[in-house]
Amino acid sequence: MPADIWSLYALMLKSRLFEEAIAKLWRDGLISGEMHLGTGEEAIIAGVVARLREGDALALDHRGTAALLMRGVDPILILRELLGYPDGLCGGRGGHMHLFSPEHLTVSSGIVGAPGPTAVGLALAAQHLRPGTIAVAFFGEGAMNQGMLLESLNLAAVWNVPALFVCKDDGWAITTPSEGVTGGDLLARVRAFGLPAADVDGGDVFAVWEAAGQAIERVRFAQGPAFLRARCVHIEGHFLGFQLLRAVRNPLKEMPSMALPLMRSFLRPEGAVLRERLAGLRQVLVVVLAALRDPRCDAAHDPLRRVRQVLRSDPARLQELEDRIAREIDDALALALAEEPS
Ligand SMILES: Cc1ncc(C[n+]2csc(CCOP(=O)(O)OP(=O)(O)O)c2C)c(N)n1
Repeated sequence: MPADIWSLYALMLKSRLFEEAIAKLWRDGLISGEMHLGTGEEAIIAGVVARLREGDALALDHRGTAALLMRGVDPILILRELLGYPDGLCGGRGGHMHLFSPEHLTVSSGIVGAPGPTAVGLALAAQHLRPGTIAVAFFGEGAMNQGMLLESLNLAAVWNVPALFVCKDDGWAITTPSEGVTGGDLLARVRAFGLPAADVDGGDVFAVWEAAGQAIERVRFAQGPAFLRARCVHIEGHFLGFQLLRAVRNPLKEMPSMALPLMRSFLRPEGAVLRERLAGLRQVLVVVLAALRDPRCDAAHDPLRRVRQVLRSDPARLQELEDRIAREIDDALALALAEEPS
């Protein structure tokens, strides 16, 4: 079966516009707390979710909104949950990191690594209660250093449960480059547990769709686990408001408020000697210059842009699709905001 690029793009675009709406609510102060979005990983989620069937289960991480939406959870319920309303998906108590939809067999957790054991539990249930169905775990490469995730890879292999582990590798765990805290090669690590493991370009939805198809075929029909590592770039950084990205994208607006306190402390009469101050300033400049070259600031890494380039061959259809999805999200947002909770 060839990939249906229009439906894959529709899934990705819906998720992107939905998360942009969430970002606006967050910036307007209507959603409290940190906000981790999945912008930049849509190709991974869409490529895998498009391969799922009814009865398959999902265990998600702190960036779970896109997968919930693509799996068919009502956007209004998600929005009202994030707004903290009692009629939200989880009574307004879960927030964006702890979402649960029993009808969609989909659950998320902000505990890094938790999708591993959750997916093994869901896959064990699938093996016993719903033969032919599978469970998928989505998590970052930072989670690959969590004990519970390694234990779940082991159990999945020992029990031979139908679980697909999908590692969305953006190379960062908050502000820690993952290569500096990760021993050896991740795929070799997974293979040592006895799981087949493959690498895929997570910015290329067709490649993910292809790789996910092969992995899921094995998981579903051989009823055994598999692992996929998909590299991606999180366009918003770790969470919304990531300072360096803000500064690089909008230097005239952001730099003064960031640079003034720094300059003020640099010019204070008391404190460190000039040589140490200059060394500190140099370090800051190195970080800012590195941010200018950061792939998160380079639109070429946007997975939506890559599919759109292909779909431009039919501009009328593309426009119609984009208008329709934009309307869908606008309507969902208006409805979610229409009624204050009682
Ligand atoms: C057990 C646990 N430790 C630490 C944290 C704090 N924390 C939240 S997200 C995150 C980084 C996770 O990195 P990764 O798994 O690569 O996912 P990414 O955020 O890059 O998508 C950390 C350390 C947490 N939520 N749970």
